[in-house]
Amino acid sequence: MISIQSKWRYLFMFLGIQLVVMALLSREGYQKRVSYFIRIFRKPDATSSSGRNHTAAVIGGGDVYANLSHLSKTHSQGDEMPYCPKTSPLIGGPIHVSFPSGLTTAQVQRKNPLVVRGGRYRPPDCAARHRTAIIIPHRHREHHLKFLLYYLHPFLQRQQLNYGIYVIHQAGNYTFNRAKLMNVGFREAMKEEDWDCLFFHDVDLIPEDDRNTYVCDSNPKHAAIAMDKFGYKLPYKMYFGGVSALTPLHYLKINGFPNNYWGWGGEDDDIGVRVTLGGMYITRPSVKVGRYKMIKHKLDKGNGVNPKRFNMLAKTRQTWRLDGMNTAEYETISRQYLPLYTNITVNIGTEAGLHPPPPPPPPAKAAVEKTAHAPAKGSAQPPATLEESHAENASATSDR
Ligand code: BGN
Repeated sequence: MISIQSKWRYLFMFLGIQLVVMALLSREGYQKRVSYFIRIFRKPDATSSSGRNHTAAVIGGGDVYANLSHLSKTHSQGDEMPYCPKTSPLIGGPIHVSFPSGLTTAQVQRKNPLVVRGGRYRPPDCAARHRTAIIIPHRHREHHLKFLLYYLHPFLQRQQLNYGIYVIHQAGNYTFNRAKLMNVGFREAMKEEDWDCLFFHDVDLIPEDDRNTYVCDSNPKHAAIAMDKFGYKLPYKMYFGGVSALTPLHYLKINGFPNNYWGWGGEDDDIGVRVTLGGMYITRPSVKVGRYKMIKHKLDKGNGVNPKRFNMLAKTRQTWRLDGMNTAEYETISRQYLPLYTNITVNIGTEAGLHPPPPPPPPAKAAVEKTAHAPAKGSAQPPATLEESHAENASATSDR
């Protein structure tokens, strides 16, 4: 039997524990402290399943929607709004990234009630210190876009940014041109707002740590330093692909991006060279923080490997002032302010200009038969077709 004395001892112990817990809970920022202590006993990359409530998600780490549910829809008014803190208290570190098959755009919308028309957001409770536009070149990747939006919106909200997401959609079926679409994105985004930083973002790369802040540095920043497909390491020192961030001034200093890289490869290296030619250098977040998961996919139709890239890259020093933002020609076909992003569809033409002459009609049947069996050696052949370049680079995987 338990004696009266030990009963009192248990009662005091119980009250003492309650007091400590209450002291912790009653103070501002208690969740951070509680999660800090709990994380000491957990593996650093422990993940949580999505859909947990606020506290549980912070404790588990990794749910990109944690920390956001308490933000209210009503914006504080006018002058009273204080600046957001220099480091957002909503940042939680590593994010668990997975790609659930049933995700719908409507669900992404519901998860982001504070995002307004055109994919714009500003923190409801403080004045953002940074205005960041995200530029995403796009074609035939709706599925990837949905996942990117699912992760990117809360990621940026946790960083307390004033942000907007622009998807630049290449019209037609001609070979994809990532860098030219970026030039379009830059011009179109800057028409709308005085953004102080532009993030040029591949549609299939999901950031895995929200300490990788989407804010510009004093020099052009390469954010995607550690991608899963490269074993979370930089593939080579001058790599500038995936996700990069430039201020409008950086962008103009390098005359924007090249317009004439059609197909996969080399344009990101060209941009890297431009950074040096513009008298700047590349900055990067740490390998621990600049982590990205790539959504796996096959080489795109319409984005075959560009066989001219080696020659073009060798000439960047001569071409960068003549080809770039100052020569980017395109036609805007439509501009839609969708709930999660601004969708800008553009005609960027082909190597032959914005309105290339239609291809000549197919040769008569007899002529086809003659040449199909015995192609004349040295005769003028059309440039390598998409299919040929696909075959040539069958083992390559695309990262955009
Ligand atoms: C490089 C590509 C980049 C690509 C990375 C990573 C070229 C130019 C030839 C020198 N560069 O080899 O465009 O982002 O691989 O996949 O192909």
